[in-house]
Amino acid sequence: MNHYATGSGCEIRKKGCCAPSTARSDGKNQALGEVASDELRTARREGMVELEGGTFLMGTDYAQGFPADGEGPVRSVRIRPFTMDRYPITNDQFEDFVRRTGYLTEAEHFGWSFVFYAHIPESRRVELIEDTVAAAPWWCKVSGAKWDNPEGPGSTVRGRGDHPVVHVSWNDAAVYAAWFGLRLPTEAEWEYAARGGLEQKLYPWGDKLRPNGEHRCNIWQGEFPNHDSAEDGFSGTSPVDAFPPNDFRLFSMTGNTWEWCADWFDNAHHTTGPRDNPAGPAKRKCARDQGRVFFMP
Ligand SMILES: [Ca+2]
Repeated sequence: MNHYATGSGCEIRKKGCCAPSTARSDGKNQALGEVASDELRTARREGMVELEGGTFLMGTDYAQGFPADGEGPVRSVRIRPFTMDRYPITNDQFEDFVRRTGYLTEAEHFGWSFVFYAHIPESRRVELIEDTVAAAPWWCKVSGAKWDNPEGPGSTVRGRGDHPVVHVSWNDAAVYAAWFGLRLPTEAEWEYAARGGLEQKLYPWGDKLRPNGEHRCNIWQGEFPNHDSAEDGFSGTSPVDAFPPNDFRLFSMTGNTWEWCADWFDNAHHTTGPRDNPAGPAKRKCARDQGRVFFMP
């Protein structure tokens, strides 16, 4: 899951304590009513990376980009200073949050989530797969799939404490952030951070996917979606620090998992919207999905 941010748009909610604050007896998925203690919030911010912001070129006109995602045109965008997590949120961190708050994720509330086909043991596919996404049949509906049972019932995150937590919805991510007095980064902040100070490079380290033949991120190799040869060392998620950081000292800014950012999704808003610390459209046009969660390469 996500890197989180704090800065000029940071919402600090009322002071609270770190005792479990929500019994969830009503079964509803609601924001936690309290925030972490000052001590926890201070500790949580240690190690976050201060970014000075400035003007950068956002988006791409790369011929192999996805026009339907509104990645272009390239535009000059100004970002105010902000602070960002050095790593995506890990299973260990999320477990600690759940232990302190009793929070139930939306996957737990609804009782299911999507699991990548190749990550479901072959011997259990008939039992576990209830449905698939028509246009992307490698995403399988599995009852009981959730952050600590990421491949469904019987799976665990044991041994994956330093991997990014998955099966976390936008609402879950926003609640987690607010509890620590943080917020999700905007898409513009995210992209500024991911680029690590480089201008219009394809990757956070340059234009070559594997400089000097070295893997720099955890992605899919092999025949998608049937066989992941894991040439980068990992099938599924990897530890958040498995590969070197970018020049802003931020880890796992590409590959590994999709992550959430704050904006409503709109593939055209940026063509007419503000260029000074843009925060996306004010209203929902379609899904709030920037496509940055659930995915495990
Ligand atoms: Ca991989």
